[in-house]
Order: sequence, then structure tokens, then C-alpha cells
Amino acid sequence: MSLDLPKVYPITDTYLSGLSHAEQVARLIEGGASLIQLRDKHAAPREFYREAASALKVARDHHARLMINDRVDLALALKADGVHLGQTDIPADAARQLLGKEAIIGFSTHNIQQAILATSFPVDYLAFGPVFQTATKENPDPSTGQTALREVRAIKGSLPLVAIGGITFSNALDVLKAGADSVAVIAVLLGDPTKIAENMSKMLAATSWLPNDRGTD
Ligand code: TZP
Ligand code: MG
Repeated sequence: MSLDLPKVYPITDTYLSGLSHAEQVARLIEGGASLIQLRDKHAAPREFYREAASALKVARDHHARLMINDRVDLALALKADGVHLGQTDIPADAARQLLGKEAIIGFSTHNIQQAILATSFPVDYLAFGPVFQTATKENPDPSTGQTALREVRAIKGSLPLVAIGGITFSNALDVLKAGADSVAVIAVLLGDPTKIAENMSKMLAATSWLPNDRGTD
């Protein structure tokens, strides 16, 4: 069955927010988040494991789903809901073998060729971007723009599509109209740690104009 993706898919960032992953998850859930990705490019695996375990407790208490960026081993050990893989992480079929068929596996793509290739992988959603310029990711691929996002929409079949990179309150709806099923966001939600819940619910409101199951108009 196709993954039921919420319109807004927040990703944690401890540098940007200055908060633990668990605290970010608590505030994002307060603002209405139901699927959250833990991303940490700096913490040692042991530290990320400990932090992710606390964050998972918060998520479970509120029936939210939690994804782990990059680390299939952590996702497996913690029984997280799934893993988000990049182009240099272990292959999706190996991750699927380890995590099983119930796990959610997401996969990052940065151009149309990568997206075409990924349609044959055992993944539950494709991420595509950065659609716009982003200051959050180190050494990002070139911005794709919305035309490329439309191209990906045309080739992706029924695979849910997550747009990422530079998404704001003002461009999120356009990105959904261009073909994304969901927007993954970091800076716009976490830049001001006192406003995480408020900004999360504002982003949900900004993206609520299209029905979840909109057709292929
Ligand atoms: N992958 C592509 S862009 C990006 C990642 C992880 C960062 C997105 O962050 P922001 O702050 O929403 O631009
Ligand atoms: Mg990665």
C-alpha cells in the first residue's frame, strides 16, 4: 500500500535549533507533525543513538512516526519507523532486507536521472531537491527548480514525492502544485526554537489547500 505522507515532513537539526532531537520532536508534534526525520551529521553514532532513543519515546507517546537519516543500523536497533537514505548510503534493497517490508524507506535524489533510477528501488517515497537554494545542507547539489520537480512527477509513477530544499511558507503550496506530495523542511521550522510548534502549524495551514489525495491534474 502506498505510504500516507503528511503534507509537511519536518527534519531535525540540533545546530540550527540548539535543542536535543527529543525536544525538537516534542515541539514539532505540538505543532501537528506526524512524521519526523531525525538528521544529525555531527553526533557520534553512540550519541545519536541515545538521542534518537529519547526522541522515539516522545514520538511513540504521541503516535507520531520517526525516521532516521542515513543510519540503517540505528533504525534497526531502535525499531524506528524507517530510514531515509542518500545517494552514498547503503543500497535501498540492502536496507529493505535488514528492516523488513513494514519499514518506511525514503531515498534522496537530486536530478532526473537519479529519480528515474530510484523508481525501480524498493523504497516508499522519493525525495527530490534541493528545489531552491538552501543554507542548511553542507555542499548541496545544484538547485533543481520547479520544472525538474514537474519532470520527476511525470516519471515517478505512484511513488510518493517529497520536495526538499529552501521551502518556505510562501513557496510550499506552489511546490505541492508542481507535483510534490509533501514538503520536507528544516530552517523555516527550526530557525527560531521558541516558535517551532507555531511554525509547524503555520506550515500545515499553508499547505492545507490541496486535498491529500489530489488526482494527477
Ligand atoms: N537535502 C536537500 S536540501 C536539504 C537536505 C537535507 C536541506 C533542507 O533544509 P531547508 O532548511 O528546509 O532548506
Ligand atoms: Mg544521507
